[in-house]
Amino acid sequence: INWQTAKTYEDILYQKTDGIAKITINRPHKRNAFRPETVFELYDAFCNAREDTTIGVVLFTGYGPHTDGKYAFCSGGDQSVRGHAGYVDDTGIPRLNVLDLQRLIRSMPKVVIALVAGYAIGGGHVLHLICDLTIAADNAIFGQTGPKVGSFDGGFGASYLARVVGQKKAREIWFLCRQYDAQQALEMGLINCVVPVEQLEAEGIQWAQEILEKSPIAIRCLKAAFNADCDGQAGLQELAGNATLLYYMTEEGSEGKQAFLEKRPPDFRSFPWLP
Ligand code: 2NE
Repeated sequence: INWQTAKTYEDILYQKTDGIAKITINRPHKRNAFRPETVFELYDAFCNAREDTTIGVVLFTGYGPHTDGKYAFCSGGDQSVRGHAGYVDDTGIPRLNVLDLQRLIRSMPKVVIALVAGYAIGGGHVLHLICDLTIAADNAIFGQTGPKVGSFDGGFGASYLARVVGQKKAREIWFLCRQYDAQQALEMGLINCVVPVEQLEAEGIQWAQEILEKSPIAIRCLKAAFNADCDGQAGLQELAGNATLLYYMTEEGSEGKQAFLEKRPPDFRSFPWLP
């Protein structure tokens, strides 16, 4: 596949090809743990993919293998820069800016597919969870570590996990902090499929290409609908935003705007009150 670099960053790689963006966390020496700068860069790249009308699918992955031969999707927050109130960058300000990234991935009207090879652990596990789909390599390992390392994600990391794998399994995952292999993750519905590690990207591209053959508006409305079921008023806002988008695209919606601009009363009489 002919990946083109879309923008150069320090902690991530950002590439595009026909209809597909690929965002790769590039800190393999830390098992792709994120620091605040990593998250700012990821946020910037995901925003770019959201704004690019040629992009329908984002593949989200971690660089690997590292020089020791091990793979990681992401091992969560970089504990070496964790300060007294969050993860700290050069400004000295403590942050948990990964929560902004979670909301962006969840709400952007494009399909985000996590490609997980090796560890998806801690906040890195929540990042794959938040993606629309997860394709795992046969060497993938999943788990939360929060209660072991003095942290937890009680947002999507708990509530959405419980929606995905059920309350009992979600509590087990968080309370025991065990690691689960790809087959176990598949059996609990945490991921979509498992492939040999050398086929991971090709499988992701195949899924992306199948999605890209579909109707963009149907896909975006479905994503918003799945989110609306769990996300309260924020979910309704997303779903309703699509209704407004579609209404703007009708003659009826356009008549209201035209009438205002032409300083005349709107005439909606030709539009039916459908049953
Ligand atoms: C991921 C895991 C299980 C891998 O184990 P292994 O044995 O394959 O590798 P190793 O030797 O532990 O790690 C390799 C290098 O990466 C660093 C390590 O310190 C080590 O560095 P060196 O000793 O070679 O210099 N590294 C790995 N993960 C790191 C991390 N998260 N931060 C900083 N350095 C890291 C094993 O490495 C592991 O258990 N990692 C920690 C996982 C973890 O607890 N993550 C944080 C969870 S909390 C969180 O992410 C979070 C949240 O709970 C709520 C909101 C936001 C974030």
